Amino acid sequence: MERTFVIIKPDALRRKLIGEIITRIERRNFSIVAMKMLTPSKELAEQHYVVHKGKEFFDPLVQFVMSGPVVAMVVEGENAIKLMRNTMGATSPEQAAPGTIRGDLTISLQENLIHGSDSLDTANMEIDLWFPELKG
Ligand code: IDP
Ligand code: MG
Repeated sequence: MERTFVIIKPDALRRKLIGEIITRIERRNFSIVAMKMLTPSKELAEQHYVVHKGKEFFDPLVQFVMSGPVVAMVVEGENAIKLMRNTMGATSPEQAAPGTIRGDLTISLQENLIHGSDSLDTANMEIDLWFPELKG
């Protein structure tokens, strides 16, 4: 079993798509093993996206992700990191395939509803960052 870290971003809450997104995750038979709603602090948002620091979209991205409540989750399943990424769809709206969360529900490069870890290392880092209470 593998664990990945998922954020349902503030645009999803504004658009009332939490249920739709969680349903899609559950329908693929992933298990949600931890979940909480919070409005991220600037520190948390910057740390989460530190890999993008210095890019032109970094500041707007941090502002966006701290612009309202998000739902943070630990999602578990076989090959969960890779498979969750393919359930999410590509970052670019031009490449996000129909049938994926992004491909079906978004047209924006920034406001794209969902984050999912892209590797085992980032999954572990992100879970520790967002769910320090699970460390042990
Ligand atoms: P990912 O979320 O598919 O892993 P990343 O390249 O890691 O995509 O980018 C993180 C987030 O930053 C994206 O989900 C999106 O919200 C935003 N983003 C990425 N590239 C751009 C851009 O060129 N312009 C504006 N926002 C971007
Ligand atoms: Mg990424």
